[in-house]
Amino acid sequence: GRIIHLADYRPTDFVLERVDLTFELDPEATKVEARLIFHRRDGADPSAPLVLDGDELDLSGLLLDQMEMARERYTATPDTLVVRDLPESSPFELTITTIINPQANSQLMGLYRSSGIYCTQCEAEGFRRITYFPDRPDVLAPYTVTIIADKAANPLLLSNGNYLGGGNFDEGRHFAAWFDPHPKPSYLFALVAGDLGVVEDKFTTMSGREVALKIYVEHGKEPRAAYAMDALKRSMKWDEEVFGREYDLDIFMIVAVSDFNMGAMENKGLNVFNDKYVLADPETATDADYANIEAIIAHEYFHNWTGNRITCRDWFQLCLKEGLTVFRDHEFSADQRSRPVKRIAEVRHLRSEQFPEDAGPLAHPVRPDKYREINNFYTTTVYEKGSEVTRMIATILGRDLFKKGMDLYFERHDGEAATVEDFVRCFEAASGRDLGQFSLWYNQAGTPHVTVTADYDAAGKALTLEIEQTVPATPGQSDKKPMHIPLNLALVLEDGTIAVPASVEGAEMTGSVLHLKDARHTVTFTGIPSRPALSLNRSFSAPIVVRYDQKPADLALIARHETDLFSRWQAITDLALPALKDAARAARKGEAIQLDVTFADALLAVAADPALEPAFRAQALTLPSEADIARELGGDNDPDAIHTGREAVLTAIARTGADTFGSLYDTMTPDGGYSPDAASAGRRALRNAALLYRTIAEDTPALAADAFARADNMTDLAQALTVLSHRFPEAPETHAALASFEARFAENALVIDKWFQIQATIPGEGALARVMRLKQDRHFNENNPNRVRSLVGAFVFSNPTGFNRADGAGYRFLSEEILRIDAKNPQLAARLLTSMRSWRQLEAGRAELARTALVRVEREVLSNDVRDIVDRTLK
Ligand code: HT7
Ligand code: ZN
Repeated sequence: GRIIHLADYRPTDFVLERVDLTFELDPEATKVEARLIFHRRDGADPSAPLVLDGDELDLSGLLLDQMEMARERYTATPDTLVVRDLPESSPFELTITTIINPQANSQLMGLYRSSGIYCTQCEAEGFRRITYFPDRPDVLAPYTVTIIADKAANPLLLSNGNYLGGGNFDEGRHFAAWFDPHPKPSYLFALVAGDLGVVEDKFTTMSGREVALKIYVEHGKEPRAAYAMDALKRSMKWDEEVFGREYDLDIFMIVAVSDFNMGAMENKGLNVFNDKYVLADPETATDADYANIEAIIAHEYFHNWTGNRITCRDWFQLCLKEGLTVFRDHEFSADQRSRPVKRIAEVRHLRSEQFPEDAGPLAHPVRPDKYREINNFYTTTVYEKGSEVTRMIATILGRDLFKKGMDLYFERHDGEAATVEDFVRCFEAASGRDLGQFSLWYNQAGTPHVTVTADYDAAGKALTLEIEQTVPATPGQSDKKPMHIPLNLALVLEDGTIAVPASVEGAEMTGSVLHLKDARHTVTFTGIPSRPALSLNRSFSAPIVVRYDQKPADLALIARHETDLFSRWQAITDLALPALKDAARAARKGEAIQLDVTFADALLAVAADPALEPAFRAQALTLPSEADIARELGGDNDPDAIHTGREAVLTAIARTGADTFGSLYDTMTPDGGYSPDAASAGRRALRNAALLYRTIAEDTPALAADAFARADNMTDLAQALTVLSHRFPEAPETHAALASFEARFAENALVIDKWFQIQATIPGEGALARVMRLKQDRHFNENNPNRVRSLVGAFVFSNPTGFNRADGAGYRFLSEEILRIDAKNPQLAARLLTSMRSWRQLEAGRAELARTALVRVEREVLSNDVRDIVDRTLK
């Protein structure tokens, strides 16, 4: 695969005016006829040929203005169709016929079959697997689609836009026609056909138009789509109220399929979802599942404006739609649930997924400038860091100017394929600010480190901060310029109040946000009555690492008094981290782990504080993960020592807080039947945290076994099963619970995925054998991405001790899995391989074994997807 560069962008020579597609569906030989009307672009070379993209295609017919084309005027290969001697300026019509095999499509890109349902996935470059086409996001056209299929097997024939009509043909066949008036790029095309059940509802838009809402699921699963429908209606309302965005077709459809490479896809008017993000009821879905469904339904719906109405000029601009749409779905969830708890969850996720990406061999800018395989750039950097960059624009401009900039963006670029520069220019125009330096966030990879030292002058009542920022080198980028970092901060006085400085010198400050723009700042605050504690990066105002050596007493002060709840949680985390690191270091040296548990007081005080919402208290009780600790240790890591150390800290907290956990477990009981709302979920989270600590202190499976027996919802059931199996993998109670869970949910693959995932993440040496055994289980299916992610994915991403065995067997296992999966589904294989991105942080023995496994993949791999990841990982 060759490397594509942003700098090489050129518009097409031909403008596509209209697309008219006809599909004659057949499992193994679907006939696709594409009628495309083009004209040569003004100013384009009059002799330039038309070059269309293909992927594994076989041309079976080509007409120009309804006439057979002479063989010498075109060249067709599986991946391109070149047509020569085309009219200089007048429009012409090409009719292209291809025959494709949806049944054999195991990559799940293009048109494929999932459990008997025809469906499509065209982003990023899947449309070229359906027909020859200018398959790039800056080619926009209205589409008419006619679908012809056997009526008994496929009563449902869906595509984008509004329904035009349909009817019956002979031999039991029928057809349906759809028209999408909104010009769109090919990646937003969708077709679905088959036999599905439906849940229907309506939404009246702010201008009074009625929109039909339909969610299609397998027959019998309709009741499990109710929550998704509710989330959809709330999303539609929220986008009107907060962003002023109204829906623009007569119908909005969602189809749930069971084989899908990612979470969902925002095809115009016809979203296709991984059924994991649609189906939920209390018996089978956890609180986390409900929250994910709400967020992803919203995300895909919000794409209708940020992605579809305004799309991307090229795939380098992916963050233009993804970062912005993640920001929008984060804001939606924050408004629907608890804003601080949502923020904590976002930051935990960013730190555990994006920070390692940004610090390793796969680091890339939010807006990359080159790629070899675009599918490998649907990353947490593009999505989550991209969202943080959008959030910083909102922080810098303030709410009103941010809104003005967004309105301008919708007004200026509606119907266009835009760039990051277009987007930033709207905020510059709306605010009059220069965002030139800020734009480095799109172009410089790596997480900035901000180091702070403080000096308080009691006589002068002045606080001086020395603030230094550095941006680490990343692949292809060795020296970086200083960034514009909006650092929200508070000076917390001994009595818990926040100081209001008389003056600030050395950096611009707006409200509580300090604007760092230079490599070094000396910032002086005057009128500070006593030495304050420093609450830095409140609400996580910038995606950075802050280094400030704060006294534990000051952290405890912040944990008690900050008005920003995120910062209270951060202070608790910062109190716990030294203990976790010390414990890991001691375990590594084989020394006894000495613990000073005074840090636990702050954590337990928050956990017991009835004035705080339970979900927040549960977050305070959830210690940094083993991966978080590894990152803080910064290299030469031994996952076993980190695990042992963390266990010791958990045990110390469990013992110190025994009374607190006992009373939380008894009082955080449900007040009625199950409800998925955030407040109820928070109580369950707190009670389940107490269950974990009580079990650790008591060191018997009894309490968890009892919780398992009594659970009346999946959240409690799955947590009880997790505690049992992770803490007592060989106990009879665990075997009984695993067997009963399996028997009860044998018919529900999404619940069996939880069963796989819980077992795949049991820590320790036995994990690999367990995973290999589960691969032979009757419920496992290597062709289904959800199964693979639940078993193999959970093991390699979320079982640090099991995967990183000192003998390297985990890495060898992964290399074999990658090579086998790659032959069927390269995207899935490439994503699994990113689990190796932090291999250089391992101690030398493991690192060498990891490298050996990677070299084997590099030697034997076939796909461009995996080759791209393995080459970059080894570099
Ligand atoms: N925009 C969607 C991306 C997506 C995707 C990309 C590559 C391969 C398969 C895919 N399925 C969905 C999802 C989203 O961000 O909304
Ligand atoms: Zn998206």
